[in-house]
Amino acid sequence: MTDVSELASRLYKAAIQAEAVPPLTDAESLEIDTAYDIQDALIARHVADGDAVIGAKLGLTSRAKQQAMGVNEPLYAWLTDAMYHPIDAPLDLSRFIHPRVEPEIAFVIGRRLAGPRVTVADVLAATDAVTGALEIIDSRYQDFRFTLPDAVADNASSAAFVLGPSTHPAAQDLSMIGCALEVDGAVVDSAAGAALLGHPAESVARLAGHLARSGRAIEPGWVVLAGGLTAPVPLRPGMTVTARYSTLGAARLHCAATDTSI
Ligand code: OOG
Ligand code: MG
Repeated sequence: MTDVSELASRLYKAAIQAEAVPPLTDAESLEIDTAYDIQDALIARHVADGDAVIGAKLGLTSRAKQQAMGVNEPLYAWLTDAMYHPIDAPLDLSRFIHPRVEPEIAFVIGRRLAGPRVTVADVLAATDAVTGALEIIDSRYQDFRFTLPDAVADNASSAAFVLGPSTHPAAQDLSMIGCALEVDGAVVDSAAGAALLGHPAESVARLAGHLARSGRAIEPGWVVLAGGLTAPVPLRPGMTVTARYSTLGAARLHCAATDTSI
């Protein structure tokens, strides 16, 4: 029998101590449903520490991300208030293991989205605003190596996220939004909204379907990150990363100059 709480503890400690552990599936097989139980137990540990769940995210919704990670199915995970990083504050990388950043589209949800048959139109109608975002992922597994159940158990590598400074109406063609990813002023990658399952709101619709399986729903006020648009970029001290969007403004992340972990 898989010891859900022991495996959740292992991943909790890896995150708190910023020390990578081997993928769980190196030692045992893991069903996807059990992996989601571990994810819930892991988040319960953080909530017991005082963190609050403020939304959810999808991962591996673009081909670029699936190819980068060698896993070809989307997954779902939780966002907490402790992960929110204000756009103007330098990010101290010493609290992470091997952080990477990826451009995302964030939905701010206005109305509850429940049930197994939520559509793109339902998502757009229930969305208060959308904005450009950057997500910092930091797999708790050595070498960022994992299978789908490993990544699910590890809350999909979630570590931090930055939201762009402006909000924008969801009533626009989100599939045609352009995104240019810049590192220290040079464009390193680009993508369109359609990279996310054909339409970013399709990601959110799938999240509603996933939550419905356990009697849960997307709640008003939640932030939902629809998934990385491009392959992730490793973060280094002093780096500035900007995701510029055609109609969603720009999200920016500046990493503190010295990595105090070295
Ligand atoms: C898993 C998390 C995926 C995304 O946007 O694809 C994710 C990982 O790549 O480590 O956040
Ligand atoms: Mg992501």
